[in-house]
Amino acid sequence: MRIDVLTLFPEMFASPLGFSIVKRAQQRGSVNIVLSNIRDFAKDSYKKVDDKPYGGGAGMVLMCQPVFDCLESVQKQDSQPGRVILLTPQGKKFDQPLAKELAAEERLILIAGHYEGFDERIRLGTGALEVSIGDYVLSGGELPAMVIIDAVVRLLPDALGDEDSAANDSFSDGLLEYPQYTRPEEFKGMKVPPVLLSGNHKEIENWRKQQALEKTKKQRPDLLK
Ligand code: 6GU
Repeated sequence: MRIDVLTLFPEMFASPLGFSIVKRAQQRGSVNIVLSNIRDFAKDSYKKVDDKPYGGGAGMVLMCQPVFDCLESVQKQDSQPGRVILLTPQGKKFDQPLAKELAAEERLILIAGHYEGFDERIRLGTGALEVSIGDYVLSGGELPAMVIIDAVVRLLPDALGDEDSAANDSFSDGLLEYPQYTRPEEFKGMKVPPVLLSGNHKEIENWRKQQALEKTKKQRPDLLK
């Protein structure tokens, strides 16, 4: 898979992309992540990419021209046009089913804005899917882009060491994940549930299912509806 990110702050991505699963997936060639700086496509000598909103109001708005030129430039770099995604708090809420849908694409192009927002014609003219990561406002689309990259890349074949570990994740079956324990058997008086030490795989599976259900009922009853 190829993931392009169009951003004004490519440097922000170095750390989240440089560790753990996402780093390994890039090293293995499961994903090629390409960062492009929208500001490189500014036309004037001040490298201006934003301007005051028509109609007045606070803040600055990301201009059409640098974004469209940047998008056109990255689209030319590959035969796949790619699924274009615009990160905005007004978008469709990102969740595990959407992560799975995006993980099946050959190419994603994520556009991260900053400032008060995008010129509306960026959405209209690119046909992008608007995506939000939750009901709160962040100062830009960079962190949401990193969240989406992480959630998608760990679903790619070969990204996780253990084939099963994504299948057991929270939300993958609509429930939260069951509790996990590792050594020692007792810590500060807290014991590992005996069923997990029993070696009875059927009983362990039943216990986990029941725990996942109870946890979901308590923490996220909305998921059971
Ligand atoms: Cl995608 N962008 C911004 N700026 N804030 C957000 C968001 C995106 N998702 C949740 N909050």
